Amino acid sequence: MNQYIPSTSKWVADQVERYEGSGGTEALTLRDTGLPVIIVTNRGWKTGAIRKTPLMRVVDGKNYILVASQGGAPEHPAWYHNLKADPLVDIQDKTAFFHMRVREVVDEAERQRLWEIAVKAYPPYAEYQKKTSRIIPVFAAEPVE
Ligand code: F42
Repeated sequence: MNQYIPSTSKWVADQVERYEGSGGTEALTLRDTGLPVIIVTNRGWKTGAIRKTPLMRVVDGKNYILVASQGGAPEHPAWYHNLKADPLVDIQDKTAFFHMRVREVVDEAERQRLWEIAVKAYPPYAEYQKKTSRIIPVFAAEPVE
């Protein structure tokens, strides 16, 4: 299925529409925080549909770091399962587009290093981790050569 199914969360779907619709020149931050956001496009593992998820922009060299925090909710977001099933994603960062492959970072030292970068970029991640008993998953998105 190649159909795009927008998020059921209206503010999220609206952000995707404005971000993409403006060619990456509007709706670039999380609400009024001033902190930058990227759009990750991937496939739904059950439906096969195209899904689009705004996430905080966290970078590590050429890689993007994706944090499945979902505000510290008790469950992983749906996109976590989608990325585990199909790791190929497209990332829009303002006007730039990247085709990338994601991997969940399970090595503890590597995860810790990336977690610190993520918290520096978006400090509330630290609060979200305190709110939930699950370990918040961290993905590294790496360029597909
Ligand atoms: N979420 C984060 O986890 N981390 C962030 O850094 C982050 C930043 C951010 C910035 C701006 C913004 O607008 C939103 C931001 N969010 C961030 C929220 C993020 O965009 C997601 O909305 C949130 O993480 C929840 O992800 P979700 O995939 O659970 O989305 C929900 C709302 C949703 O749309 N669910 C769908 C639904 O219909 O309920 C499921 C869609 C789906 O992927 N279905 C799969 C399929 O096959 O199509 C099956 C999934 C399954 O396992 O059943």
